[in-house]
Amino acid sequence: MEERRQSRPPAGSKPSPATMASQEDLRSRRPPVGLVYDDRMCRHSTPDGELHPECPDRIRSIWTKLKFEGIPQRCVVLNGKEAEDEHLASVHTKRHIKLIKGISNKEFDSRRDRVASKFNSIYLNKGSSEAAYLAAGSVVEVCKSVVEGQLRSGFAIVRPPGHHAEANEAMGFCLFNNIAVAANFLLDKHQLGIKKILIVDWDVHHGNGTQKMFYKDPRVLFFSVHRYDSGTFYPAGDDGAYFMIGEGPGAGYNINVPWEHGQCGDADYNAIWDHVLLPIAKAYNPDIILISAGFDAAIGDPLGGCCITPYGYSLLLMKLMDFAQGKIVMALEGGYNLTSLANSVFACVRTLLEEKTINGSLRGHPFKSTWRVIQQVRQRLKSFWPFLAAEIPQELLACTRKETQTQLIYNSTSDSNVEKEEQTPSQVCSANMVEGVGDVVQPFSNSSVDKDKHGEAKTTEHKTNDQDSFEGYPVPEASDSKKFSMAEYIRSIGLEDYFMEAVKRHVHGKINKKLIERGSNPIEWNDFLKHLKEEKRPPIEAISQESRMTQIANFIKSDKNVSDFFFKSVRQHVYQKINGKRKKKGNDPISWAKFNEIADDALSKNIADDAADN
Ligand code: X5A
Ligand code: ZN
Repeated sequence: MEERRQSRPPAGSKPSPATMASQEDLRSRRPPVGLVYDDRMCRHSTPDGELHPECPDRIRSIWTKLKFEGIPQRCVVLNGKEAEDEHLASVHTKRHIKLIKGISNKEFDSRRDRVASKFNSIYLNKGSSEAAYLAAGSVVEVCKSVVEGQLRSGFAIVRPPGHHAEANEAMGFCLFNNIAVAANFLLDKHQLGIKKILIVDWDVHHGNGTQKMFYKDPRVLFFSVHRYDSGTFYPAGDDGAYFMIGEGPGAGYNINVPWEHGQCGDADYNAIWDHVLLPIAKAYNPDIILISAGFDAAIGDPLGGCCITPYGYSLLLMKLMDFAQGKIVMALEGGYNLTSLANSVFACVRTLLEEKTINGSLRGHPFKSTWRVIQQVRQRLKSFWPFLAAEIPQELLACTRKETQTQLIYNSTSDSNVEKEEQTPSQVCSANMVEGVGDVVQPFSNSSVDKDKHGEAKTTEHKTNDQDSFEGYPVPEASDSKKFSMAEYIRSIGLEDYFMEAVKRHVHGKINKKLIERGSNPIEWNDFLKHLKEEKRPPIEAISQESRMTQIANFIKSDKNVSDFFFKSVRQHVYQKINGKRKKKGNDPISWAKFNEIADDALSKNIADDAADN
């Protein structure tokens, strides 16, 4: 037995996937983790090169990050594969397939823009057909390899995304519904033995296309958690409501968790997992899990306004790996902050690899509205899943964090809500200051994604003009009213730990810089953490919350690169937001210069107001 397993492949045969996998997999004889990446999917882009959030750099920045971290060597990397029309036809109409197939043809040159404009949030160019075919086909390919046992799990880094695409409709940046095509493929190939599929859609938008596809089908349990904002968040309407539970034999097999507002983060998603998704997944006992893995609920995403950290994603994923013998296929959907996106995908792939755990912890509590949504969903589904009828203990429900003032402002500026009142620039500014924080947090957490088309997301870590010694955390500076809103925000979203980690890394970097200057060896991160614990003065965790927050805020200001980055990203974010609103109202965009004038004005007024308050 042992001998046969160790025997080499016959000479001249193609290297088996296992020859590229990690040493650990070889030792444990587990199938490796698979990745698909293919540059050809970058050829789908806006026809005249206009900026668009769903841009080719999304998958490039993911791939750059994974390569930088040495991930591809520890996985099996597959090239993209174009979908078969027959497989597409299990989801889409003949007409839709024909349209997407033909869109690259020369004779479409003059019609392409007109066709695109018939759809909601769609652009097309001559690279679109091939990319759409590759995205769908690649997800199918990874699914097939996982089910056949060549891979234990996989991540398809694909674009265009898929979950909004319906039978006869491209929408929301999606051309074919990649995940639905793959699910149907698995179910239709009976010899694969797949009878039940759980689709988890954690993209910040509702997966309307996937829901429609399997609404009456109990073989697919579709679960989507998304911003709903009373039916105003994209794709808007009732489809994503909690009461959309499936129909006929599919009743009870469609589960929507609709957020009431943005800013949901690790604690909120984790609560949904613990109190809705995981018990149902256990009872359903799927043969495989497919994840519609959008990362637009990630901290710093410009469209989502939520704040899942890479640690949060790894936790959500880890909890799913207990089902279906770990057979999980992740397919990229949204995710529009290149840095957040790359860091989140990296955390997920590392989690699939099970080599190292991702640092972080769940300190914050869910929103009150999160508990409300949980109870609503459980109530509605309890006749199908009887264990959901149990009451959640009061002690748990009492664990909440507050929706803050800034939160309320945030709601009225969400892009789904443009009709409403004109806000003063200073209101808009402070609301978006809050969203902007994410752009700042990300770069500290890990090493950089070195390429960012927009240039804002470069990391600035460890570049200090420091004279402060290595014995402390960043030294507080003269007080500045802005730090309070920052601190309040960080607390409100339960991200203290995340920031604390950033502070520690910052200090670690400084120490090592000093050590290297002195000709000594740098300290390993883990040894550094041990040192911190053993220190005589109060460890970071023991410091009162208030001073922790102040430290964090001071950390952001302790380094000019860091604070410049912070304020620049906030500015750019607000700028885009305002022009987005103006465009929807039919107004011309304001210029960057004009905007800065207004913003400077608003800021000085804000500071004056704050000073008056104190
Ligand atoms: C896949 C995805 C978002 C579409 C938003 C349109 N689509 N405003 O995230
Ligand atoms: Zn999305």
